[in-house]
Amino acid sequence: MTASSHSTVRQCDAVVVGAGIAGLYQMHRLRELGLSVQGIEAGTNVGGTWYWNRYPGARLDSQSELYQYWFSKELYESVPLSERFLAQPELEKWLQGVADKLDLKKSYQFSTRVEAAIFNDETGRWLVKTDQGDQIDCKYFVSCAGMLSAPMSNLFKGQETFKGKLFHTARWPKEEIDFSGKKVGVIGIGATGIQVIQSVAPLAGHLKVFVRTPQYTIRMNNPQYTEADRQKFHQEFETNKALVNTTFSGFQYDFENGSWHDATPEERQQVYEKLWSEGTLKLWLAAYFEVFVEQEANDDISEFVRNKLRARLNHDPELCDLLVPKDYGFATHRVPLENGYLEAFLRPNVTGVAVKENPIVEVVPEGIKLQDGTVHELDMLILATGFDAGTGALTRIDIRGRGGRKLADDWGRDIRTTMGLQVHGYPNLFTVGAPLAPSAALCNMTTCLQQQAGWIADAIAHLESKGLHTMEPSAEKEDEWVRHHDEIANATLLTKTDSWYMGSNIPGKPRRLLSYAGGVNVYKQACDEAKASGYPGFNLA
Ligand code: NA7
Repeated sequence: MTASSHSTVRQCDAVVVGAGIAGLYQMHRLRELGLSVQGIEAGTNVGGTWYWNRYPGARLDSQSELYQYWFSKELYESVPLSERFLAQPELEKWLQGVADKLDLKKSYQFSTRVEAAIFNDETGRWLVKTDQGDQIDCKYFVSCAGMLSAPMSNLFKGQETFKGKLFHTARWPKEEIDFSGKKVGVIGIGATGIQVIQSVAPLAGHLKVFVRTPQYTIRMNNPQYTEADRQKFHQEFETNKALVNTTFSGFQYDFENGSWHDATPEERQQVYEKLWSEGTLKLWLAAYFEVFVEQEANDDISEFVRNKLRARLNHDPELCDLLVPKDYGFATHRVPLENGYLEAFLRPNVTGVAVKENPIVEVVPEGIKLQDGTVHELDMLILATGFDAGTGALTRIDIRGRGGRKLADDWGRDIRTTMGLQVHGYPNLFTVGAPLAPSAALCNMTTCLQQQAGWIADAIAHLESKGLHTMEPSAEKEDEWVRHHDEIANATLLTKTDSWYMGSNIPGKPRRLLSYAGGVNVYKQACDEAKASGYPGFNLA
């Protein structure tokens, strides 16, 4: 794309935003339909999450052999499955390889951000505008911009005054950072902060971790895979491809220990111990279903995990007080895997600073200032402070639907979608990784993203084959899905805990469980049924 072409309006069938896992697959599927598709990506290259999140220790919590594309066995077999939980550099390389094999990069314009997308009521088409001055007129506007891609990077007063280096984990520089001898601060102990802390602790002169809400974690077991393991995964390709769509969490396993109530206390402990020792997300996503919905079952497993955490902290009372959760239950928000996160706090060069009662008030040139006036001096500050999840990627774009309605205003009042795939009032806007579909929270992301991008490709194929122009869920259809979503969400304990799952990390964000909690399998059935019965409740025109 050259600057001279910017003043004119280009035409294409579809604009796909994002070149991550979802965007690449969406691009592939839409191109297969013979459509002209323009991809727009803010990064300089493909990779999405695995392009942006290149902080030290960035790694999967999903098993590598299941965090995959399933549309090509050949592609699957070309992935170097070197260990159970692949790290960011390999994942970025993998997506580069996928894009090269499918020749997808030529369809993308990189280093470009979509700033606005405006629906024209008369033509029934979208005008997409970018920060590079592009104007693209298209029939379908498809967002694969990511569920966790809008970073909370400008959180603290005075950040710009900091004399040292300041990074948000999701905007990590490509060059190597030297931590040796440095006083490093980390804010945030979510899945991201935990990976940073365990990786930077051995490298930094001194590491200060500012802890607000302690985390339940599971110790990761990350064996190197052998050639025999890879052969086995290749043989299991068809089985796993089918299985991941039939389970609650999009992995190949499901709740397989019967009812929590039918088990004796000893049997439950055996189940927890067995799953704990596996060192995967199974303890969270496949122990007992009751853990998600019944306080008694949740209390039981929570105490099991707390005991594991206390033992790892050598029962040090101060560290246990700082790092072992007390006032919310295990499994009610994202449970990260880790490998040495807790042990990092036993090192002489690591200090945990409690900031719940004595919060951070601002960043000052020397470091971080707390409410009581204490200043913690730092050379580097790492913000592992998370994202405006689900909605942020879309509300940061000026999206205008029918009659000029603005998505940021609509979602500022109430976060609603139809199956996470479309929004009433925004014809031909299709979304992957948007609120009210299963997503990062409770799902193996590749499973969910492929389901959603696949459904969108099928819906667009349907419109094209019937010579139709627009598709939009009716208000009633959307009400029905939101009601169904809320009914399930409110029956779980997830809605009782504050975290990005509920949008509560963003002041003023309407409270709703962002991820669909009815199960990946149930969601898939609903999507399949909608397609098989000709999209009832969607207005096709
Ligand atoms: P998360 O899970 O949202 O974690 C953000 C962390 O930042 C969390 O520990 C927050 O504490 C902390 N935070 C945010 N603001 C502050 C202030 N003002 N003071 C102290 N601490 C603060 O983000 P992640 O990037 O770790 O993970 C997001 C998802 O990305 C993850 O679940 C994966 O699926 C990938 P809080 O808990 O709010 O007290």
